[in-house]
Amino acid sequence: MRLVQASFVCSALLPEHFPRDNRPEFAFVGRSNVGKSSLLNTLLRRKELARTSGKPGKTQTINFFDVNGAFYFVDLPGYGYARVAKSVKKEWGRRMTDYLRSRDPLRMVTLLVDARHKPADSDLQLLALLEQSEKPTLIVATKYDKVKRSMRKKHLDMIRDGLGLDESALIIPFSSVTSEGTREIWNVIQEFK
Ligand SMILES: Nc1nc2c(ncn2[C@@H]2O[C@H](COP(=O)(O)OP(=O)(O)OP(=O)(O)O)[C@@H](O)[C@H]2O)c(=O)[nH]1
Ligand SMILES: [Mg+2]
Repeated sequence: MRLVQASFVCSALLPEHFPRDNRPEFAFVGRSNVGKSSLLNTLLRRKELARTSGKPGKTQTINFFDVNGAFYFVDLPGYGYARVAKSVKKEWGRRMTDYLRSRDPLRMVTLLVDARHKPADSDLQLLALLEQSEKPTLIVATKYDKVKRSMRKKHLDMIRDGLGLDESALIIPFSSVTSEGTREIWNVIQEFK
């Protein structure tokens, strides 16, 4: 795909504040700090279009980014260990779940897991929710630059097993530092546009 332009559109938690033009949406989900906003920036070749931080809990609302006037990228708050109050986490969790379950224009969800670690229970819960709602899901193993070359296959197997996926399931290794995996992710997005 030739990327022409990308821009921030709006930030919301309530469905009544989401875009209304019914363009396809592609959402990025995963634990806090896994690298969702960074991945979105890498795909769009824009440095800090989506704000990132070393501190978990940076993205606090559902953020919509226009891509080529054709569809939206949707950056969601992370789950897991964000450094925010329990009540806030609960609220994000509820809004995110509602969005993933019932948002009509949502075409595909990219679930990010950290290539270094075994998936967490929260990742499994999210994957179950996506399966239940029959949303096409792409798994991305991110921060791949942090995994030693000799350990890479082992880590991808660990993620596959941890998520309960079979041999044939697609897991795309990705790094926002080296940009590897970018083309592969775009190819999948293209299929669902
Ligand atoms: N080495 C490396 N660091 C990364 C990569 N992706 C993200 N990071 C770093 O991880 C931290 C978190 O990145 P974010 O993109 O803000 O993560 P997020 O998932 O959006 O986090 P929340 O909004 O808090 O849920 C930042 O310090 C990034 O620079 C990657 O592929 N490799
Ligand atoms: Mg973020």
